[in-house]
Amino acid sequence: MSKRKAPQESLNEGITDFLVELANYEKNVNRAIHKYNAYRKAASTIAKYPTKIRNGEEAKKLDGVGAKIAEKIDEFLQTGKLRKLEKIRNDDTSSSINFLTRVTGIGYVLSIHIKRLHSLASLIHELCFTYLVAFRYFEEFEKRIPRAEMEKMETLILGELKKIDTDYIGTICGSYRRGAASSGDIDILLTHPNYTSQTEKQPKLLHAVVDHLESIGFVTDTLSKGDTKFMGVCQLQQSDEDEEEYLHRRIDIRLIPKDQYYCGVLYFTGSDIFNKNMRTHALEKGFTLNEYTIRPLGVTGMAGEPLLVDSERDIFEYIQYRYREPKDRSE
Ligand code: DCP
Ligand code: MG
Ligand code: MN
Repeated sequence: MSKRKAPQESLNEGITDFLVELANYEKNVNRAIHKYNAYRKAASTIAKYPTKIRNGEEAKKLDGVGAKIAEKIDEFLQTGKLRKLEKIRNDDTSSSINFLTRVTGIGYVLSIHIKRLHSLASLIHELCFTYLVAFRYFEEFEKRIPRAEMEKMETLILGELKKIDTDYIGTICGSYRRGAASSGDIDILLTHPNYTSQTEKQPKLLHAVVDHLESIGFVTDTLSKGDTKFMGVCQLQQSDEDEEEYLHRRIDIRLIPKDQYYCGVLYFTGSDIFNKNMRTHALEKGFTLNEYTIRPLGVTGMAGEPLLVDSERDIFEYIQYRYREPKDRSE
C-alpha cells in the first residue's frame, strides 16, 4: 500500500478540520444529514484547493461553499476560532451524544435487541456495559491510529486468521485501505467460502475469530457482538523493541457472505462521499448499488436479481465507472 501525504494537504487544514467537526455534530447530534453532507462536501473541495485560502469570498467561488460556510471561514481566519464550535464543544449533552454514537454503536445494540426480542433486562445490562467500556477508554479513543500501528495490526490479524482456518479471507478497509496516514478505528471485513447468501447464517465463523483474538489478548473488550458484526476494543502488546505501550483502539469486524464480499469491501473502504457519488452514478446507469449487492433496475424501477461480483473491478465495470484505486477514493 502506498504511503501518501501530499505536501499541500495541511494548507487549509484548520478550515477542513472545523468543517468536518461541524459535519459530525450535525449528523450525530441533530441527525441533520443534509447539513452533514453540505459540510463534508465543502471540506472535501477545500482539501483539494492548492493554495492557502485568505478569506470567505475566495472560498465561496469553490464548488459546495455557500454564503454561510464562507462567513464561518471568515470568522475562523480572523479570530482563529468559531463561536458555534466553541459552544458545541462546551455543551455536555452534544459532546457525549457525539462521542457515544461514534464510538459505541448503541444504535446497533438496540437493533439486535429489537430483532431478537431479548429481555429488557439484558438490553439495560448491555447498554450499561457498553457505556462503561466507552468511558473507560474515552481519551484513548480520541487519539488517531498512526499508519505504522495499523500495519502492525493488519499483519497480526491476517496472520491469526490463517491459524484458525486457512480459508478465511480478511481485508482491513476504512481509511487505512485508502492509504490514510492515520485512522480513527480498524474496520475488518471477513468472509469464508462456506458462507454465502444462499447458506444458513454462520455466526460461528465470526465468533471463532473474535474468541481467538481475545484468547491472545489482542481483543480486550466487547461493545456489542451479533451474528455478523462485532464491535469492540483491541490493543497491541508491547514488544521488547517498543518503548511505550500501545493505546486501546476501536475495532469493528464484519462477517459477509462470500458472494457479497466485494460490494462490502467497496462500501467499507469508502470514503462515504465516494460511495455516495458512485451510487449516484450507478443509478444513472440503471443499477442500484449498496453494501451488499449491485442489481439492475427494470423499466418499472424495480431492482432485479443481484449480479455476480468477484472483485471490486467487476462493480466499476457494470456501471461503466472509471476504476479507482482505494487511495484515489476520497470522493
Ligand atoms: N461508510 C459510509 N457511510 C457512512 C459510514 C461509513 O459509506 N455513513 C463507509 C465508508 C467509510 C467506511 O464505511 O470509509 C468505514 O467507516 P469509518 O467511520 O470507520 O470511516 P473511515 O474508516 O473512512 O475513517 P476513520 O479513519 O475516521 O475511521
Ligand atoms: Mg475507520
Ligand atoms: Mn469503523
